[in-house]
Formats: sequence, structure tokens, C-alpha cells
Amino acid sequence: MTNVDAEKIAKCEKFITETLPPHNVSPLWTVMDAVVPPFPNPKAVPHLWSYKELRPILLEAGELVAAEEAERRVLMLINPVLKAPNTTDTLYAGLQLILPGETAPAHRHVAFALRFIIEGERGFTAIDGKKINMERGDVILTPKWTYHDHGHDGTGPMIWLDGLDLPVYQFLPVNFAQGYSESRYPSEPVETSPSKYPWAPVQAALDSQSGPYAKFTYQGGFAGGHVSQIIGAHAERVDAGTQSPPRQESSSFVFHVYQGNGYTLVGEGEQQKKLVWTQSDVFAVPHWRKIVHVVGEGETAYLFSFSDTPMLSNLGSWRENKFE
Ligand code: 1HN
Repeated sequence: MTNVDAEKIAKCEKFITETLPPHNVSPLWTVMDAVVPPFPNPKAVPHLWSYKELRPILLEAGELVAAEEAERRVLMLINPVLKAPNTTDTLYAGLQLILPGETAPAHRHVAFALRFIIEGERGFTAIDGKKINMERGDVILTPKWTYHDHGHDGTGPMIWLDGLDLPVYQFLPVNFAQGYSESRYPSEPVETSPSKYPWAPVQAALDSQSGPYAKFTYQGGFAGGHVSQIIGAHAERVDAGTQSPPRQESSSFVFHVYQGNGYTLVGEGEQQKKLVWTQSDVFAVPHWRKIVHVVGEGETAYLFSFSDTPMLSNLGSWRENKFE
């Protein structure tokens, strides 16, 4: 290095550390790669939560705190390298418990929620005055800014997976929430609702497609197209002893195993992670990670998932890698 170079480097350093800061400016050229990386680089890592492990802990929470007290008795599924409420960089997932006779009081918020019912019968959610019964496999939407409360007219625990777009409101600080004046919003029972997607027709739609792999996207709801502007919901069938075609999308996903045993390979090369799953497990897939589901002999696997695909599409930022 010549003296001229050394002098210039020292000048540059002084410029960056002394001249610029008082003006509240910062050089782009030292951080260009970080601001515009060559590939999407989510912070979240692939991770699996075992239902068998978490169920007793959730029931213990049921003994320690009442739904009324908690407002929502939920164990948040937090990505190991992130903080609440992040399951992925953009998606939130949690396991919620309601016990017989309890009320999770009415409130509304800007954030959208969907629920996938895991176990229990005769639990209900009331959405804007419509009391909707919950059964295993149902997907139930809670559109933005609708009053909703949950309850349980049956016996035994009622457990479901919540999916919300909460992490998005970490950088869009416009999430208002409002409690209702009473614990329940007045409601009447309904048999069907545009908010509710029972499992049977979804499985029938998957089973009517030929071949060992099938995919279904929940449509309509209140948003037209996907179930909401930010979160989309999907289901997949992978036959026993087969694997899904590889896919890689901009989106991040939270998966829930409705039925079956297998594993999912997430990512490639040294970063690849193998998530081994069985019924009712939940796992997180970060953005832009290649995914292959591998299913064991014996039982057909059905996977539910929710993603941020609609948000990315609406922002013109969704893309996929085609594997021919
Ligand atoms: C919420 O309102 C529910 O209504 C569940 O069941 C989870 C997590 C954060 C904020 C609001 C529900 C939630 C939530």
C-alpha cells in the first residue's frame, strides 16, 4: 500500500465516522450488499413444534390461567432466532386452548386471524354476531376489525392453531385493537358461514386430483381470491411412500400436519434442515427456501399451511423458482 492509499483510507474513515454523523447521514456504499442482497435473506430458521410435547404444557397453562383472565390463552410458537410475535419473519402462529364453559372475551383488531381446529368438539367462535361451531379440520377466518369471542359448550379441551399477520404490524405500526363492552358480543348460531371451511370438501378436492401429489388453495372468504390480503391458506396431499415436487417461493409458511408421518427438507446444501413430523405438529418455513415433503409408507399425508403469498403478490414481490 502506498502512502497515497493509506492517506485516502484514513480520510475516508474520518469522513464516515466524524464528518457524516452530525448531519444524520450514512454512506450507502459500505452496506450496499446488506440493503440489496443477492438472495432473499430471512432471519427466521426452519423449526418444528411437536404437538405431543406441547399439548400437556398447554393443558398445564389451562390449570394456571383462565381464558377470561388471559383474554386469549395461547402458547405462541416463536422462531428460535426471533422474538415474539414472530414464527417466521412475517407470520405468527400459536396454539390456543379453551376449556368447557370458558369465554375468551370479545375484541376486534386490524390484524387478520385464521384458525385451524386441531381437537375438541362443540367449541365455538362468534364473529360479528354469528356463532360458528368448531370441529377438527375446520379453517375459520376472523376478518380484520370484526368483533370475535370464543367459547366451549362441550366437554374436554378445545385446541386450535391460530395464524395471524402480526409481525407485519411491527413495521406497519397501524394495528388498532378494541375490547367490547361485555365479555360476549351478542350472537346467534349459524350452520354455515363464509368464514368457515370444513375439512371434508378440502380433502375431497385434494383426492379428486390425480397423481401422488395435490395442492389446494382456500379461496374467497371476504377478500376475494385468497382468504385475506396478507395471509393465504393452503392444503396439500402427498401419498404414502412418495414425495412432493420440489418448490421454492418468495413466501414463508407455517405448516400443520392434519394427518400422516414424514419429513420435510427445507433449504439446500449446508443450510438444509430435515423436519420430521407426525400428526398435529406445526413447522415454520422461512422465505425463499426450497421445500420437499417426504412421506412414509402407510398413510396418505395431508398438510395444511398458511403463508404470506397474498401480501407478496399484492406488493408485486412474489416469485417462484421453477424446477423442471
Ligand atoms: C387474538 O385476538 C386471538 O382472537 C389469538 O383468538 C391470538 C394473538 C395476538 C393478538 C391477538 C384470538 C392473538 C390475538
